[in-house]
Amino acid sequence: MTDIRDDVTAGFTAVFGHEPDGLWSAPGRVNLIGEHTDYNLGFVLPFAIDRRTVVGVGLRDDRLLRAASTFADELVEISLDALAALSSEDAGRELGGWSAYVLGVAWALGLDEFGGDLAAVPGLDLFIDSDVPVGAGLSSSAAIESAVALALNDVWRVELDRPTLARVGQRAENIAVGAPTGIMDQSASLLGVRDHAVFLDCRSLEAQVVPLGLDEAGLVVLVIDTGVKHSHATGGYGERRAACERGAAAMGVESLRDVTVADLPRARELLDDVTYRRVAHVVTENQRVLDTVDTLRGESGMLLGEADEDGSGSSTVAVGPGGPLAIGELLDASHRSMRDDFEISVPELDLAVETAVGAGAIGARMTGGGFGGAAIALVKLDDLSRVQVAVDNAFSEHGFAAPDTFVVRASDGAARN
Ligand code: GAF
Repeated sequence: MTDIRDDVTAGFTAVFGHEPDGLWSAPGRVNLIGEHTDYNLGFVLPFAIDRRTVVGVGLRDDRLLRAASTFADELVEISLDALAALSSEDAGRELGGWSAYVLGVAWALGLDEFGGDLAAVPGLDLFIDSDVPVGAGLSSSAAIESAVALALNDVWRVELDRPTLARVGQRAENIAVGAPTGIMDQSASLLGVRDHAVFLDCRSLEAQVVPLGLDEAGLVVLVIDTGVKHSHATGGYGERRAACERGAAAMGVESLRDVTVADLPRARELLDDVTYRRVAHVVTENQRVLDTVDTLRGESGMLLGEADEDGSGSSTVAVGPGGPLAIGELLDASHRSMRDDFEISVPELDLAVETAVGAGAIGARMTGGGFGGAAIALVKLDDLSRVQVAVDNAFSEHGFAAPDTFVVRASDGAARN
C-alpha cells in the first residue's frame, strides 16, 4: 500500500509538475459466495482484499479533467462541460479503455438520479496506480471506480453515502464501460471492513458485516489466479444475465429473488433445460449465501444446498458446528453449481478447485463472474504450502500456464489516505 501511494505521488508529480492535493484508495474484492445473484436482486457475501487502487487528485482552476495512470502511456483530457453533455449512448461510445472507469464515474456523478451537477465543480488532475491484478476476477475495475467515486465525492463535496457511491460506480461500469454487471463489486470495495465479509441484500441494498473468524480458526483464503483472461463487457456474462431474466419472466416474477428452492420443481416444468439450470444455480446460490452467513455466525447445523437432479430441491448439506471451518461444503457446492448449471467455469478453474480440495483445502470455488479469472480456496495455514505445490504441479501436468497463487486478507474498504 505504502509503495503504491508513493508511486502515485511520484507519477502524479512527473505528469502534472506538482504533488497531488490528496490520495484516495479502494480495494479489489474476493467473493466468498453468491455468484451471479446480485443482478437477480439476491444475496452476496464478498470481502474487500488487501490489494488496492490508489488515485492522486489535484484541483485545477479551470474546467478540465485530466487523467493518467500506470496502465497506459497516455494523458486523457476532457472538459467537464463536454463530459456533462454526453448522453448515455455517447458515454458508451466515446469513453473507452482504462479511462472509461475514471471518466465514467465523473460522468455518472452528474446524472440527475444522483442529484449531480457538474456545472459548478472545478477541473481535476488524476493519477492512478493499482496492485489489484487485472482480469483475475478480483474487481480491479470496481477498485478504480470506488477510489475515484470517493475522491470526487470529497473534492467536489457531493456528499453521497457509500451505498449510493457504489451505484455511481456500477452506472459507470454499465454505461461507460458497457458491462451489464451488478452492484456487488463496488459495494464490497466501499463497504469492506477488516476481517469481515459484507453480507449484502441486493434488493434492499441493506448491508451487514459478518466476522469471518479466519485467524481464530487458523485459516487463510488462497487466491489461485489462473491467468485465463475474461471480459464482462462481451459474451457470456450478458448471456447469463439474459437467461436469468428470461427465467424470471417465464415464472411470472420480477426477479429470481422471488423464486425459492421450493419453487424449483415448478421451474423445471415451465422452463427449457438450459434456462432451468441457470435459474437453479441462482436460486440455490442465494440459499447457500444465507446458509454461509448462518454458519459463520454459528447459527446453523443442517443446511440446504443444491437442487436435486429432478429439481425437487431437497438435497441437504450437513455441516458441523458453525464458523469458517464449517463452510467448506457450501463453497464446493457453489462451484459445482457454477460448473454444471450456470456453466461459467473453465478447465483451469475446475482443476484449481479440485486440486486444492484434494490437497486438503476446507473448500474451494471459482470467484467472480467466471469464464476465467481466479478460484479461492479456504485452507488451514498448516496446509497452505501443500495446497500451493499441488496446484502448481497439477497445472504443469495439464500443460496449463503456471497460476499465480497468493493469500488475501479481508480488509477495510475505500478511504482517504
Ligand atoms: C462480476 C460482476 F461485476 C458482479 O456484479 C457480479 O455479477 C459477479 O461478476 C458475479 O457474481 O464481478
